[in-house]
Amino acid sequence: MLLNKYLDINPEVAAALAAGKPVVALESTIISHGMPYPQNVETALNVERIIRENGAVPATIAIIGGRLKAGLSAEEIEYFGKKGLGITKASRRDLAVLCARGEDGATTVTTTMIIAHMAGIKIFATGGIGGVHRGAETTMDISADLEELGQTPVMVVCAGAKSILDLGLTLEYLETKGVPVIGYGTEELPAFYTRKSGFKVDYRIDTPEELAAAFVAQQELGMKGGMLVTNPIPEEYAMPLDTINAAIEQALRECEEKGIHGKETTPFLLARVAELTGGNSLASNIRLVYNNAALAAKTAVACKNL
Ligand code: PSU
Ligand code: MN
Repeated sequence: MLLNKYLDINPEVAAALAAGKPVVALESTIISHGMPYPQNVETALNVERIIRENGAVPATIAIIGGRLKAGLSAEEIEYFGKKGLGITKASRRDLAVLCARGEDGATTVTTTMIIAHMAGIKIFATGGIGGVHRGAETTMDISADLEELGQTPVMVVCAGAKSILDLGLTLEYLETKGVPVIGYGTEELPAFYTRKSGFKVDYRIDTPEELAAAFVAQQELGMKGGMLVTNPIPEEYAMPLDTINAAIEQALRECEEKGIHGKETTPFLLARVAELTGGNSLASNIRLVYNNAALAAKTAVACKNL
């Protein structure tokens, strides 16, 4: 297989891919920008363990010293977690310069999809994706994650999107890009901390086997884009709607008052919502990531058994 000259696949991941074993990709922005230290490192390591327990090999993805890494060591995960916001958040537009300069980058959903695809990994688990921001009709702030889902053939398993975003416009954008939005065991788009959003997904699918069948059909059809699986947070960890909505409204107001924009918007909103809701939202966030990791691993296994 001809691999990219900037790509390093760690030995365990490379062996699994060569043997046709299931592999699940994980992003690193969730570690550096999505959660505080040390819970971020603890969560990232637990996620890897959960993927193994469910029969797949984890490949946490990041950029280290200008190298695109598929599979990190525990020490590298610790480094990303500790350095946190000091690591460059790397989206598609950042890859070339970071590689040329030999710098580090935390991969978002977008760049994790790009690197997973380069490495031959088809399934990726995360917490939430970026989307169309509220007010995008004037700011034009639309996450590159949606464009990537429209062009890179990787399945992304998430817990929906937070209502810091305009969920209705996010679904419209995904429809335009031809991305199937699947609800796992639900007809309603989950909104990360809550199981419901008031918006419908395109299809409800109830088993990893059926997810695998849909994804394999998409590949066999030669469709270029990805597939978005939205997996609701387990009932017992869901947040009360009023608490979360009040925090989101306040965070959005502060974001506007402070004039925060561009790539800082999402990390600011995530951190502010987490602060305003205290430890509860962090606990929910961690649990939904575990839930997505397990589903992604089961689906990766099911893809191999088809
Ligand atoms: N949403 C979350 N948690 C996250 C992110 C988004 O609930 O950690 C991160 C992901 O890495 C996602 C990125 O790909 O933020 C999107 O950033 P932006 O909106 O700047 O495209
Ligand atoms: Mn943006």
